Amino acid sequence: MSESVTVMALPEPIDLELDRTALVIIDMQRDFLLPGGFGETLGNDVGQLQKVVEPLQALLAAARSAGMLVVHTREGHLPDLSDCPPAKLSRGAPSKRIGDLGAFGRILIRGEYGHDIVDELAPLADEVVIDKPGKGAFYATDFGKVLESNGITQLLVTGVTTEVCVHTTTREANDRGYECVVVSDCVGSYFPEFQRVGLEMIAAQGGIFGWVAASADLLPAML
Ligand code: C5J
Repeated sequence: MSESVTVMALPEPIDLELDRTALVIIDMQRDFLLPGGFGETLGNDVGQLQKVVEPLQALLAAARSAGMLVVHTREGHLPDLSDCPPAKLSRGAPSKRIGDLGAFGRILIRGEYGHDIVDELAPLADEVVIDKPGKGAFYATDFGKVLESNGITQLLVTGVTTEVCVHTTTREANDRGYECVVVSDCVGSYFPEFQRVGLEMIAAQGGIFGWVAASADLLPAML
């Protein structure tokens, strides 16, 4: 077993083994974050998500320096939408739907400009990018295999949105036995109330499906 570092977290400090810990960056895509994109057409304030970029850039730089496994995910679909269930396609009443032409190409379609990750957090050539059709990173992807083949047992979970894809992925990972630390200032929601309650839900009841830590408490441990 490698040396572990203790990090302040809720509901209690956690010992992390950095060489068995992956930084997971969920769906930091232009379609969700940029003004004029899909997120905004749903009536959301994208500024709430943009707050995450700067602290996440610092955490990503630290993870890269520490030689940690970095995994980026992107939510999206094949151009023919064959992997998008009708129930997802027709949900709600946005002015644009998945697959429609939006400001940044076809919305949430793989290969389109808007589907890709924002420039500030662009994956390096050797980093893993998981394309997922669902909210959780395990569903219909190789994410589990990637973690297993790299000997990963702990996850730093970051990205957007806190109560949707971050929660779903964290719950899926927790059920599979991973210890998940959700990084409070590196996850974002369009809704401040969901952000607050979403973080509280993770650490409640003795850490019902994870831990919550601030990047300021993680960064010194990653040096
Ligand atoms: C949503 C996500 N909110 N990445 N996607 O539809 O959380």
